[in-house]
Amino acid sequence: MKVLVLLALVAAAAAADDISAAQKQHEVNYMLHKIYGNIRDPELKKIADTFDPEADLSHYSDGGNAVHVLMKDYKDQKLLEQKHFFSLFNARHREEALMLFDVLIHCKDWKTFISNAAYFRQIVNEGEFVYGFYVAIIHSPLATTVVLPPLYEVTPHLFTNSEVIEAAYRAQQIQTPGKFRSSFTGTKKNPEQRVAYFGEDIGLNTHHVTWHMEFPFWWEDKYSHKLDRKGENFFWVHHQLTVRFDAERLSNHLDPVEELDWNKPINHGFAPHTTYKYGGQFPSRPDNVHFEDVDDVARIRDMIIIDSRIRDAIAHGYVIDEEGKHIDIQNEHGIDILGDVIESSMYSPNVQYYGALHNTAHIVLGRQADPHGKYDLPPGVLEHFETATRDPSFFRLHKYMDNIFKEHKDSLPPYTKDELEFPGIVIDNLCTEGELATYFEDFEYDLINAVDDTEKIKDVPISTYVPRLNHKDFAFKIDIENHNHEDKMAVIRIFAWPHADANGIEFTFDEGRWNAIELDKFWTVLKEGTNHIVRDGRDSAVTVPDVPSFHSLFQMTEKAQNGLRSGLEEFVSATGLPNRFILPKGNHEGLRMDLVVIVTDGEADAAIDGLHENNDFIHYGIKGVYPDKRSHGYPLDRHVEDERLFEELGNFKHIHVKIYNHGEHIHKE
Ligand SMILES: [Cu+2]
Repeated sequence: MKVLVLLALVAAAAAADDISAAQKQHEVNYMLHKIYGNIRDPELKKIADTFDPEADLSHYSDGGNAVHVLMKDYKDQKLLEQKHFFSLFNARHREEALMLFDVLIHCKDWKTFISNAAYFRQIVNEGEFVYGFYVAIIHSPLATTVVLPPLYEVTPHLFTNSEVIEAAYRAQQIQTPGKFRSSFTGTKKNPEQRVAYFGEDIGLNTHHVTWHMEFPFWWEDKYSHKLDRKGENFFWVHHQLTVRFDAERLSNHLDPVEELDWNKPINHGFAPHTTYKYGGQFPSRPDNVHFEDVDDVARIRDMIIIDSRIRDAIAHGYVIDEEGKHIDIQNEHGIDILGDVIESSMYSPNVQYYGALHNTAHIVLGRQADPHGKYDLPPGVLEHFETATRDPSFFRLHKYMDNIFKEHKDSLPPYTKDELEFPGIVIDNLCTEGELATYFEDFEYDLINAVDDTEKIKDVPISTYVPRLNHKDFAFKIDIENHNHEDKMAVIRIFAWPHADANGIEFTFDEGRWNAIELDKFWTVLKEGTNHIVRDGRDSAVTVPDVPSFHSLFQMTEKAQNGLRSGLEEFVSATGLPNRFILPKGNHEGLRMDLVVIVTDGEADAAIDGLHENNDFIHYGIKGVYPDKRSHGYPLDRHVEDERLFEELGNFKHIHVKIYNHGEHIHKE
């Protein structure tokens, strides 16, 4: 969405709104910096103290409706206090955050937008503010150029271990700079610890929370536009997390994750070692807990009923909407409807009947430590998108939902040779340049926003460093022959899946393709004759670069304010997997993977023009449209009855590769 407006309206916006991108960036930085304290920018502070949101309603596209609603609850003292935890899955918390979002999304100009933000930053709960503000910046056409700071530096408590946060407080108290090592939760006695680097990676956490901000379950089109293929995107992004997690497990000699079952105990407990800024410790869950009904949320029996209604819809090939009409899902759009139903989002055609399997399951699972509210514990890690993937049961839950999606996908007819072919196009050769290898490196980030302070106390540098996965440089080399007597627009789709399970038993093609990790997808022009394509792993269109730190954001903004090239435009969207995370870890012996490339008709598959010139937004879409007309995961999303169909295609190539990890760790100190 952001790039859309960026490309199309940049000139018009510049004329209508003469506040420069650099100034906007400066203001956003200061809105989020020291979120638990006063606004540090004197201009913004003045606005916050003097602005009257209801003074001139001509600045709002809804005539000021949203601002009246929020102001009324404020004057009636109904708003959640500050210095209290916020949870998106708490209906009232969410309602308040959305009231703020509603105000911001209806501002007609930036001045009104930022003035409201400054004013309400001093009033609404900090967690609600951060959420409402982030989602508004992501979706508002006024903020297309704005780069949001990394959430792990804005609200570090949700990303960092309690032990490190405590150390940060001590450093602040004694005014001594500190740099603290973060380690992953648990010990080697817990086999799940071997893959903690995945679920606890702050980049993965950021990816997950950002995706849910780009495609919120509560989104309604009245806010501004329709979110294209939202339900299908929900399926795909979580499917990718699921298959990635299994590849990490295999790298570490663990079996693929088991699906969650409402009738069976949750084998693995979890101790999050994470503390709310306000509200105490995140609750822990011991091993082998049997599911219990959660007071005021759901009974396990109801979850099972919803589950069977959804499976019924898949078996019938249609869902029933609120009026009792049948909506056909036996086609390529079925997955989109099913995604809306399972999440569920406001797009679900019948929440009354199909419930909200995913959202309710997150709460039910998150509350198993205190299902009846006896101990007054705050929400669990599964009740925040920032923290959810830390708990291995997140992946069990998503494997369970992924298998429901698979039931549907497997009910569709397999692709035919006719559909898959690209006449005249032959892949002659496929190989990788450079060893596919991963390593760990220490990554440092700022904790200055974790501690309380005032303007009177000088900041001392406080940071933490944490090991994270990265990969060595590599490239895919693809030689393609175009036998047509003209240039052809093509899409190159690259996937890889683990070759065998933890016992060495090889996966069939049909098992493997469902576990395929999407590595890249890009449009290119194939000229007549021979084409040598070298695609750098760092350029993958399904990944994003690291979000710049607060510190570099401040520096880049200053550059931009001085009219210098800042490089900010590279980071306008953080929706996507961090590029350094594109390969699963692998191991000493080399994790055996099947690598496949398929070249399909770029003209026929493109939903918008010019994709061969710019593919940077494939992970979230552009102009409110997902750029690829094909289903997510095409052509591996459908059941494959006979793999020879693929192997005989000229436009398909299948090789075996290994991903290594030689135990290298680049230390900070
Ligand atoms: Cu999610």
